[in-house]
Amino acid sequence: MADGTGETKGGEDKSLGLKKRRSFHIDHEDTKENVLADFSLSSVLNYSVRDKRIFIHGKLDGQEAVVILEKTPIGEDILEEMFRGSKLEAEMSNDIYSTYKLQPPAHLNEIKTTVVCPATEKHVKKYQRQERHLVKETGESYSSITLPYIEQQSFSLQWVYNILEKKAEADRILFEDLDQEVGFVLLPDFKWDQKQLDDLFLLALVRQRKIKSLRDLNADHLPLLRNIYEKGTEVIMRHYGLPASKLRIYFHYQPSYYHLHIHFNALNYEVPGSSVERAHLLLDVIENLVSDPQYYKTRTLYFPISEDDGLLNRFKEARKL
Ligand code: M7G
Repeated sequence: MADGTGETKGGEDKSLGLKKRRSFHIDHEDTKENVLADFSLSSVLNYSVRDKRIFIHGKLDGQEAVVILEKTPIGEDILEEMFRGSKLEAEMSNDIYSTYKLQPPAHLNEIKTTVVCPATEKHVKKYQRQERHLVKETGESYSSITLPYIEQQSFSLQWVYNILEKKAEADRILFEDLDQEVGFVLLPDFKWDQKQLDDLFLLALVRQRKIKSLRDLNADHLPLLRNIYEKGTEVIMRHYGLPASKLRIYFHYQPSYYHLHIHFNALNYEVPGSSVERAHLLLDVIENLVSDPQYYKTRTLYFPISEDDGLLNRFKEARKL
């Protein structure tokens, strides 16, 4: 489907042309308003020279806030304009080598900005650089330690319900399958600016609301998981021309948000959270449930956890660490 607006079997397909540049959605009438003008900085939570990203804690309108600033990749499509339209200041020259400061036009020099406001203490901890530990969680310690903890302490899922109910990000939905059992919504993760495929990052949110994570999955969920794999990969192929063989499709365990969701990344993109201690490939999960319907109920799972995460203390108190 060239324009991607037609129906696919069992679901509605909504195109988001990759070339269409979209600004970060905010609920303000004037999207040009600088909501960060009065941001007051409390501390830098994390900082990466390699990723050109900084995580900041501060106050916005008297409320706790986390702001993430990130320099975005330079896409091939802007090179011509960048070379023609920039100011160039020479820094040094030596033999065949020279360096410059290039000042591109403002619209080619955007910084991806994510704002969480009001941010909870848990958000601040999530983005703070911390030592981590690997936790060993048996099926039994999931029921006695992890489950009671996540039932009390999890992040709100309001943003997920807003997407499922089309109260937010409706215009960003790429595909949806409305079936209550096997249905899901596929849309860009808010980490992806959609300007280039190299860092493609989509998110599939299941329609069912009672599946918290991988741990809740059993063989009854196989039709749901297969549906997400089949339709998700088909839609990505159609929209972006990326075959399933170029995708990393996986769950996080533990996730940050306890509503079942699946990450779709470009395989070449080495994204934080895709390493062996946290990522579980969707295809492996399907295979595991085929060989043992109760695999994720009984199996010991390992996951990384930050030093001051309350869940780590629960494992320590139970002498499981
Ligand atoms: P996770 O595995 O629960 O946690 O994934 P992580 O953030 O530790 O990876 C949740 C995913 O949802 C992450 O990739 C987030 O970037 C993404 N995400 C979180 N929020 C609050 C939003 C949102 O409001 N919109 C969209 N589109 N993605 C979000």
